[in-house]
Amino acid sequence: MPRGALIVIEGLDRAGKSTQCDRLVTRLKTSTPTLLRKFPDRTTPIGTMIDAYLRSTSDLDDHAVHLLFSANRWEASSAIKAELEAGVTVVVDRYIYSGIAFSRAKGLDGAWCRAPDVGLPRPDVAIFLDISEEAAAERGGYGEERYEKKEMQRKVRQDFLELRDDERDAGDWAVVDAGQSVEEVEENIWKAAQKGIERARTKDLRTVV
Ligand code: ADP
Ligand code: 2DT
Ligand code: MG
Repeated sequence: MPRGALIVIEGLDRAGKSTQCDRLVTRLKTSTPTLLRKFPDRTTPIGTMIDAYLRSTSDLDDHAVHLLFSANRWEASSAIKAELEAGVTVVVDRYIYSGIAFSRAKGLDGAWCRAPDVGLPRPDVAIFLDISEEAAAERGGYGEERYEKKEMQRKVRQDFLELRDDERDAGDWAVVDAGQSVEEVEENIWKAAQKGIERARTKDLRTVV
């Protein structure tokens, strides 16, 4: 039995990640067992701390919350590995790239930000839904959460685009123009996802380096 593929969807707020994760999962499910996961997973004790921080009902040092976001991935990592080994394809709404991009945008060092994620399951493909802050803003007002501000989103987008060129992740990224219609974006994500599915069919799962 082939292992499942680890497919990561990344992008700015309102890029269409949740919309497209649902569509991708529905489509994949017609031919292969598929699960959706989302980070941060706010349902765990660590996730509860992250949720309070994002809603500004608690305050945390930038480094401390960065480590919580990473720990929130580590606490799911054994389950993700087991799912992949059991032949289940796992679609993930935000992963290590959000972790690095958001903390770097706050001024933390890039190498320091990546270190705690080293060793996690590495995506077979990371699909970045690219949209300008302006186009994202047209999709509705900003919410109340900590990072939902235009200047922060602008910096995060820049950081995402720099991360795409990191040679440690060479070959992992696919960039999709998220400014198109929902159907067009879905089609382009589907094509990008095939790359990850093919990789999972023929190659072992790797870890983040
Ligand atoms: P994210 O999870 O990245 O924050 P969502 O999927 O929640 O984004 O989408 C944010 C908003 O934009 C929602 O109101 C959604 O209906 C809308 N939306 C999603 N994709 C598109 C698209 N391609 N074109 C226009 N509006 C979109
Ligand atoms: P949602 O709105 O998608 O729930 O994201 N974030 C996310 C980080 O700062 N570090 C991380 O490792 C992850 C996964 C992005 C909540 C916010 O949390 C940010 C937006
Ligand atoms: Mg979402």
